[in-house]
Amino acid sequence: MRPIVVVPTYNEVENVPVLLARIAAVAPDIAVLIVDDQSPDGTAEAALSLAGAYPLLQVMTRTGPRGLGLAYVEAFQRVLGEGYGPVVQMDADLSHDPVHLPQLFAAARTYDLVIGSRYCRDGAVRDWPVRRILLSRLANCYVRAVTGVPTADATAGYRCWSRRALEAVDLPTVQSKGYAFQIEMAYRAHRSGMRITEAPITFCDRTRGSSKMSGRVISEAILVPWRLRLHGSLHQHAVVSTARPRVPR
Ligand SMILES: Nc1nc2c(ncn2[C@@H]2O[C@H](COP(=O)(O)OP(=O)(O)OP(=O)(O)O)[C@@H](O)[C@H]2O)c(=O)[nH]1
Ligand SMILES: [Mg+2]
Repeated sequence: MRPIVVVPTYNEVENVPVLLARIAAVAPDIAVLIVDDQSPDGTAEAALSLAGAYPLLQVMTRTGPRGLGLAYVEAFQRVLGEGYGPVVQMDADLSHDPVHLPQLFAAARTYDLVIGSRYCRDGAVRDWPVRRILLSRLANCYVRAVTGVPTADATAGYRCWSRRALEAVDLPTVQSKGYAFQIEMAYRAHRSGMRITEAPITFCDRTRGSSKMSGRVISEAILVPWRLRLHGSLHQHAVVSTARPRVPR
């Protein structure tokens, strides 16, 4: 077992030092990979300057188009290649409390994917306005209805993946570039028969920095469940039919 925590960042210079200190307080022996998309505020440089204090810290600076999904796909491929696993994904904005890490890693001994869930029994959301909670709840109902993924919190960004599950989802073919990445990954894990569970977390609203949610990111998240429903099954069909080549008559 070589556990690692992967954290995508874009303009999180105020949050990264706090997050690293909180992770180290809970899990001092766990590696951390910061995946930054050339944040103009110098997040990557700030993280690199802390490498002396955290010997297990790695910082990866991406080039090319930016996006949460793009960053995760590249980072997950890298950590798989380096032999890490299980792999936790979490936001840098302190919405995901590292205090839950031990429980996520513990559940990952039995399950292929553990979702740090706001909406399962004992899960909670702190400091969000009612409007935001309703929107998030509605989004989850929508995703469940359209895709059939049976989890209460399929849009959650705090998760623990086994190597087996990250290998099963076929990372190079993941298409979602932004926030919809969470939905597509949950769908792929579910469709490939991975054992999925939800572990309760308390989600806190960000207090520093700003959200990267944009109109484009939201419209992708609205369309992706339909793409998965329609094209997801076509893809599976294509895989089945190419697996059995026709015998020429
Ligand atoms: N590498 C990378 N990280 C990103 C990108 N967009 C967002 N992130 C990071 O992904 C995490 C989640 O982004 P947020 O903006 O907090 O999105 P959110 O949590 O869905 O929205 P809020 O509730 O408004 O905070 C944070 O750690 C961001 O810094 C991106 O394009 N590239
Ligand atoms: Mg956030």
